[in-house]
Amino acid sequence: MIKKYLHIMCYVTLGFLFVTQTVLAESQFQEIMKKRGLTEEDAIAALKVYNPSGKHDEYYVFVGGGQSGQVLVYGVPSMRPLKYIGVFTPEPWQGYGFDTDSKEVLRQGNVRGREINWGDTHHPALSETDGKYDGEYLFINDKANTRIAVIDLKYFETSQIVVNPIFKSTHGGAFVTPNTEYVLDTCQYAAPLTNDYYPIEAYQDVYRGGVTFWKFDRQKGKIQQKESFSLEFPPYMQDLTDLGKGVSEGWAFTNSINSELYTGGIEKGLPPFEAGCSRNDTDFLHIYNWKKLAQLAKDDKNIKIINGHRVIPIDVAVKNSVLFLVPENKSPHGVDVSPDGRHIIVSGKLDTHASVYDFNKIMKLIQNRDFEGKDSYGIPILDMKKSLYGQVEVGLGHLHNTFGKEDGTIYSSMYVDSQVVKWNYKELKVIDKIGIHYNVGHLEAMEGKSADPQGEYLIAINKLAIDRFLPVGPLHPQNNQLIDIGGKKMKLLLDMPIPLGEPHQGASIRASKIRPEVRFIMGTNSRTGKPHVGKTLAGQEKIERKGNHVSIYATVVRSHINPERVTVNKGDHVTMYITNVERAQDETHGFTIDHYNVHTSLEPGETTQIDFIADIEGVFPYYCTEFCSALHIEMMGYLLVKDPNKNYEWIQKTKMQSLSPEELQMEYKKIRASNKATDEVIQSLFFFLEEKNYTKYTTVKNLVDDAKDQYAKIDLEREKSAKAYQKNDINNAILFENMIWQYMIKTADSAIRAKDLLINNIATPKSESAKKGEIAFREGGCSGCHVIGKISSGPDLIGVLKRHRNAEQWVAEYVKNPQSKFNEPFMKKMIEFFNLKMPNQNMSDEEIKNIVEYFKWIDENADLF
Ligand code: RUQ
Ligand code: CUA
Repeated sequence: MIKKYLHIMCYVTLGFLFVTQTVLAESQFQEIMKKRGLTEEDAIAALKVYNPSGKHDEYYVFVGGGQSGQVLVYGVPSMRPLKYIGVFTPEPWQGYGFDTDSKEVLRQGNVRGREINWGDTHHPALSETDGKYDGEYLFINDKANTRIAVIDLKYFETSQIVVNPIFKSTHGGAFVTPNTEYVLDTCQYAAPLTNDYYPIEAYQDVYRGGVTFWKFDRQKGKIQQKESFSLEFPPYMQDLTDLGKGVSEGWAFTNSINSELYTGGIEKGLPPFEAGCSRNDTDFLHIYNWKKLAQLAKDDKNIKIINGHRVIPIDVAVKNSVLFLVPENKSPHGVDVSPDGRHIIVSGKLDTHASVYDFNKIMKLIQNRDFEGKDSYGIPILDMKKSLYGQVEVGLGHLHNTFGKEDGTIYSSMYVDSQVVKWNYKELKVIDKIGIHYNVGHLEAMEGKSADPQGEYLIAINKLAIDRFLPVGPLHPQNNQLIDIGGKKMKLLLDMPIPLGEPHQGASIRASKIRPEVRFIMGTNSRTGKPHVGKTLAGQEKIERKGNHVSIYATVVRSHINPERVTVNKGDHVTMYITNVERAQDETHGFTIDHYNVHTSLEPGETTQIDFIADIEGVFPYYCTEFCSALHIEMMGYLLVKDPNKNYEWIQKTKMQSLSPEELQMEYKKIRASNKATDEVIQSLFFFLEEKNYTKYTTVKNLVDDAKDQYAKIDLEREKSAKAYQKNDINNAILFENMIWQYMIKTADSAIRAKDLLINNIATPKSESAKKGEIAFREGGCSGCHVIGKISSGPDLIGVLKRHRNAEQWVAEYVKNPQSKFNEPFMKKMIEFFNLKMPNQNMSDEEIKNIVEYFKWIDENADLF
């Protein structure tokens, strides 16, 4: 009976607790929503995008950095920025363009011998296998200077830039073939393919467009320029492109905007380009077979060489039946091939209709040689109606498309209507519309341009932000908006200001598909992936002079640069090779020399090179530019540049104070004792780690490896200390002992992190309540005096729940009101021993309850502390 009664009581209390908790949370929600002026819908949106500290996003998004010439990487759904990748523009943090190795990459982008230090990045493309994203490489184009760059996603670094040899403007790139055999880039503003001058009157005869097929060697991770080729197009001003996949694999589709062949002339009183280019009712979609073109390009008789580059002329392509045109509604923009490859969707900026072409119909027309006629360049034109699957009225200013997960779903951007429209290209009907802010350009549903779209989220990459953010002057940030497309109706979730340029297109990929490295193999030149000629290991540091060329082989490690003094003659060419000999994750060092415009980022294991002429005389500190340890500020040295023909004299005036031999001995003993004590702590850490088989946990093992790496450096310092001591050079003996202490601290730092991580791995999992209790313990002030597993300013709390009768209640009462227990005999002794009374931290009952749960967890895992 009593038992049953207790049972019921338990249910009642539990139920009560639960109810009070939800009520509490609810009222808190209400309060916050009221205070911040949020609606319920806002609160739901916030929950959908919020990542608590440490939680990772589900997708990576790479967007073009527009005029910044970079690529921006951020996470979805949180929209938190992760990295800028320097591509066509110097990027100081990564040392890109400020060290010799990265300059070599940046300078691959010189155009006709000219240094170009900016780019207009538009369309990133991820490498594909069978039309699906494989997470290995990213390609991005520069519209302004006709370049394509390769970014290695192991390192998120630009590894190559190629310059288009024949076009003077490109826009339709980067697009890859379904297995990344080629990266395509199409010409935009037509011009002579040679570098010669021709008057604008020669437009129809000499100016040309085209598409370049950059051959990509996946093994080498590089575009092979010699194996690349182009196909010549009429000067129709090609725009965007997409590649066939599935049934249409082998084919490619490119829009154009100037079937009128208009050449402008506003300054002569002629109508401007915008009027002349939109006169005809239709423009031309170019349809071509890249697989057959690649075969043709191998044979010299099919090509002409322009600027050293293989180009297939229009007539050769026509003769071989690999190039066709089909009319499309005027001023089209995006062209997108459906995931299965059967449908080709073309957007029309000036037409409210989206056109869906049917690949099967197109193929039938081509097979039957059923053409409507030929254009002035002899290219067969297919009949538009006979090629179309259908058209749908989607809205005004249709620019781009991306595909959803469900069969037939497509999302389109309406620039003029400021809407994203969801429709079905198979059933040819509109499903849903959502307003965005403002004037959307590209849009990207997750993996929405691959053969395997994931749905879930969509990014609207908007052209205007107007009033969305705090004003920062007339130049507004760009706005990327996150839209939830997981449900029936699209829902706007979040705005993200982009402060570096107009992004154009984004490419997204499931986070699990990207496998970045955390360190380089020791001595790697990250830009080539090969061992660096200047690779230097600890102990191999040296300064070499050959004539007036000084080479410095340096290492960096927490927290010193070796060497620390370099003296050169004014006018010397200085080459500095620097190796970061760290292995630890995220232990990057930066390096700069004041006044010399050099900077490099040294990630663990990396070697980089900087070069400069020491043409200014004087004293120039160099230092590490990443806050890498507590002694980061001390991580410095001096470059001294002297004129060999000058005499430098000064009068020694300062009388330095010095320590007496007794004082020196005392200091020496003190540091030795402290090193001994620290070493004992380290040994106990290592013992703990060994005993708990740390090698089973990779991340723990990495940390322990790093700790041992640091510890191993101590022997050499010990020797140096002993030698100095023997020579009675106590001063330096003390300094070497200090260095030992530094290495010990670094060892302990990693070893403690390893221990914490190991505990996390092997301890029993904490209950929700214990987790909250730990936070309350840390943030509520308890940890100021109590260290678990140790007596510090307050007693060790392991076993605290066994020390008192009715202990849980006792502890709760004590935390709530410490004063109430000060007179208990045991407490009197404690107060006397620690010479401290525990202050009242004003914890709530809820917090106290959680802390008790945390103590229980500690007791369960007592052997781990
Ligand atoms: S374009 S906003 Cu350069 Cu991709 Cu259409
Ligand atoms: Cu290395 Cu700061």
